[in-house]
Amino acid sequence: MSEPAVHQLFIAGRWVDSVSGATFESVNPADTRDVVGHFQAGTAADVAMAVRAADEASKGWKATPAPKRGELLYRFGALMAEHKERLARAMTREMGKVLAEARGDVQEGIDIAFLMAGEGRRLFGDTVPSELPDKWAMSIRQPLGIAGIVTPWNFPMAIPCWKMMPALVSGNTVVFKPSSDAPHCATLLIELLEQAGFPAGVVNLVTGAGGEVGDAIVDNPDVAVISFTGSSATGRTIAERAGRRLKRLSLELGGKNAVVVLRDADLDLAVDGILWSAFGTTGQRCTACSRVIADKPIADELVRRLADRTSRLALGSGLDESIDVGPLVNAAAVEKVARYIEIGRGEAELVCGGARVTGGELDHGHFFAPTIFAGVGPMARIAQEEIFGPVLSVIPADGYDEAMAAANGTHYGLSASIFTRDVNAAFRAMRDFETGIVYINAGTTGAETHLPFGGWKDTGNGHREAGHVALDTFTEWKSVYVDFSGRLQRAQIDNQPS
Ligand code: UN1
Repeated sequence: MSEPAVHQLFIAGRWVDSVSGATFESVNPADTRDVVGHFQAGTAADVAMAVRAADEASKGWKATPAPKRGELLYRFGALMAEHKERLARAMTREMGKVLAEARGDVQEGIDIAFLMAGEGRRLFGDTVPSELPDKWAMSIRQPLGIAGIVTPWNFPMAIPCWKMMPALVSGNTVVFKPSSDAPHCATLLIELLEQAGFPAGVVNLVTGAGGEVGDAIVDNPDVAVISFTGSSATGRTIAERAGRRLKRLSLELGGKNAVVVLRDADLDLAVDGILWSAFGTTGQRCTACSRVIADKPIADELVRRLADRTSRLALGSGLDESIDVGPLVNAAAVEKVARYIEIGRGEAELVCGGARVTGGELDHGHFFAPTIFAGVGPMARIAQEEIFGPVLSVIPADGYDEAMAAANGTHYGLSASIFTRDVNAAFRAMRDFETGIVYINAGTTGAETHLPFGGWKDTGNGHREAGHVALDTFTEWKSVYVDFSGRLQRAQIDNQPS
């Protein structure tokens, strides 16, 4: 095997070493003997240089007509499409999700690139009548300046694209810090952005630790907006730091997403939807289903069918197309899941899974058996806390009202779904779920890039990614009044009876 490459930071259009002179490794979670590459351990000084580069590029980028900016996004999306298979394989190798899902992750990046490329010719504001004669009123969007983009490893291409594409098309420059569990994916994206022809300094990459690089980005007074996806704990810390500076901040945090299965549901369909959203990406999606609220008359049968199908899922390296479930991302994730299994054993009935899986090639990876607990109380810790692994809690409930109360009885509010054939129950659920995303007769994952993505309650701070509303994070509104009457006209006064 050839020596793994040493990758660099990307600052002001050049690939450079960190001033730290230190690097860290990224390894394949399915086989930790396989080192993906060495990456720069960036520092606050590197961030300062990246911010300076982004600042210097800002004037020219803002002045570039938005449709021209959009053309570069389009070129980037086309390059991603051309390199889709290579990107997907690199992703599976670095963070473990199975190839079919890695291809989906790349595709989600392509989709948002094309969607936002089109925004270059829209970036709509309002043009509305003025309350006064011979006066024009309109609103326009303008870029904030420099966007700090801090992203997780679980969607290592889609999420950076969700953030960078709207930031860039609306005229911001970017300083990007990816998760230290997926720096190679980030590097590959930056190489394609460079190839697409973004001017030097418009996009800058600084790899390294969250406590060093992430904090330096959040604290830098010249970074106008932070977009972060990750844990609620880190989100709170960032919110405090950003709040002190009154900095714009978009947070996309945890979830404890529920699937409600009513007694009239198509159970086969429900089982398909639950398995896909609970154990896809090894349960490591913010949108993953971690709770099933089962209507009592069908609860036992549902658990039986789920357990049967779950125990037949194939575990292994996601590069093997016959595999259903890949590894967890790292050793800390395995420990966390194992801790929750212990907690769950004291709270509910373990139906299947519940342990690390080893033996043969699996000895070298972070494999954990897809796990189901039944008879879980809605307030049990495994039903309340985000585990971020392949652990599903089945909570029995009696009828719609009890099921909906259980579904909403959490601090999180990202995604929810209901399986039912009753159209009235479906419409009630669309109204009643306290989540940013709702599915009817489908699992809790699979959001599309042209609709808003984000959650209620502790899942975020009210912002949304994706869709045209993503532009709200990265732009300031400016309301413009043009008076062509040639005289002083006083709003709220001259048009009222005296
Ligand atoms: C995430 O887990 O942070 O809806 C993103 C989905 C994907 C995106 C998930 N399209 O599951």
